[in-house]
Amino acid sequence: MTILLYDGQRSPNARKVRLLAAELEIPLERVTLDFTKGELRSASYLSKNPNAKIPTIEEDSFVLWESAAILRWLAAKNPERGLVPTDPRQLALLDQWMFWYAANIDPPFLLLVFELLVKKFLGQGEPDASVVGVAQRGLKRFLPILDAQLEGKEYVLGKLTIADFQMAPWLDLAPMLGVDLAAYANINAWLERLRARPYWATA
Ligand SMILES: N[C@@H](CCC(=O)N[C@@H](CS)C(=O)NCC(=O)O)C(=O)O
Repeated sequence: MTILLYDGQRSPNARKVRLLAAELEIPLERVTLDFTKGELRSASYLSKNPNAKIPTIEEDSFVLWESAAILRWLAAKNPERGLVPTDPRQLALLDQWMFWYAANIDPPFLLLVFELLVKKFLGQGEPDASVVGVAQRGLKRFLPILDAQLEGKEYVLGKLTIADFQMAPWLDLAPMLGVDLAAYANINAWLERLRARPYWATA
């Protein structure tokens, strides 16, 4: 069955899905939408994802949005790869880290993208320094926690899981958004490990 990914060329949230699909060798048919042309707000796309956001997955008549849920669903297609733990405690820890990330790391990055890139692109004025400050402070509070978690580990939970695919794409973009990762040696080493995967640069 063909899996469609409603995608955006520069979207880190969509990239989470592309990277995991590449890791699992699951083919995706990409439908690239351009937000600057209002394509996320077309009636046909809103009927699939009422949030007017990407990514969204469609397989046959099954439609799924929210990148973390999509990662779970893709991983469930190849359970033998073990990217979602089966041990209840390990699974609970995976959930802990994925909820933590979705609550604390994605939101400040999304604020930075809007203020520093999207506004300029849409001619909506200068970045609001107070919003940029809130986002930077949020990341300064929470990134040390991820850095400490990665101490002595290859991946967020020790072995590779979907949490790595959820977290890495935004952190890969951090320097472009004025977020300095220099203080986070473990995050940098983990990103380098992921970047060495053969599909990382192209997915
Ligand atoms: N929580 C959602 C966030 C999705 C999201 O914000 N996607 C961005 C692209 S990276 C988007 O579609 N933004 C368009 C908008 O907010 O209007 C997820 O993880 O899938």
